[in-house]
Amino acid sequence: MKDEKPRLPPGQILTEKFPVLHYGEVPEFDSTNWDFRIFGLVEQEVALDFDEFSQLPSQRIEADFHCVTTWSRYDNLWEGVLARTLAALARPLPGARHVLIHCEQGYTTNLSLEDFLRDNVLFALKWGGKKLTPEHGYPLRLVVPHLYAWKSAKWARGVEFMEDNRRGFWESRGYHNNGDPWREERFSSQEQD
Ligand SMILES: Nc1nc2c(c(=O)[nH]1)N[C@H]1C(S)=C(S)[C@@H](COP(=O)(O)O)O[C@H]1N2
Ligand SMILES: [Mo]
Repeated sequence: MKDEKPRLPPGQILTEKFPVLHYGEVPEFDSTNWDFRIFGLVEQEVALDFDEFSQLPSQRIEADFHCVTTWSRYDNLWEGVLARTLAALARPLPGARHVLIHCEQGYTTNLSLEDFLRDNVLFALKWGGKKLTPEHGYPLRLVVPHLYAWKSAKWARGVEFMEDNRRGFWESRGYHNNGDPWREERFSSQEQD
């Protein structure tokens, strides 16, 4: 018997809209006051201003998006810089096992290094061929298609490589540390199973 993943994860409902969901206010972008930092357990810490970030090699991915509140949206075209490309700039040390994504206003989310380095994980500057809109994360957001969308952190400002798995914003407020939609890893209360 084949055990193929269905396209729509269990418990999800398809929408054609693109809902906006986040905690707090939409931050203002000021390019003179923006940097992207790669730090922690790396050989070379890196800080890029917005021009430098925008000049990194760019890739496109098409991906479905699954929010833990049960909406899913298919076929999003994202364009930006692969997480792998950023990791290669800083060269994580052998002890690095996890990352924490840092965003405006203190939002964070954690990923295993393995999840972060998947080939379709990308820091998006564009959606549907256009710059991100402010409410969808302008100027830069992470996109992690294989995990619930709270891991797709908007208004990203940096990535920290770590030895331990430090929980991010929602992961410290009742959501699952891992967040695989096909395993319905929604809540931290499920973590012992
Ligand atoms: N900085 C930040 N990023 C965030 C969030 C947030 O609260 N703050 N919410 C997450 C959640 S729960 C979801 S479902 C997606 C929604 O992305 P969208 O508003 O572009 O649809 O953003 C994620 N990224
Ligand atoms: Mo979400």
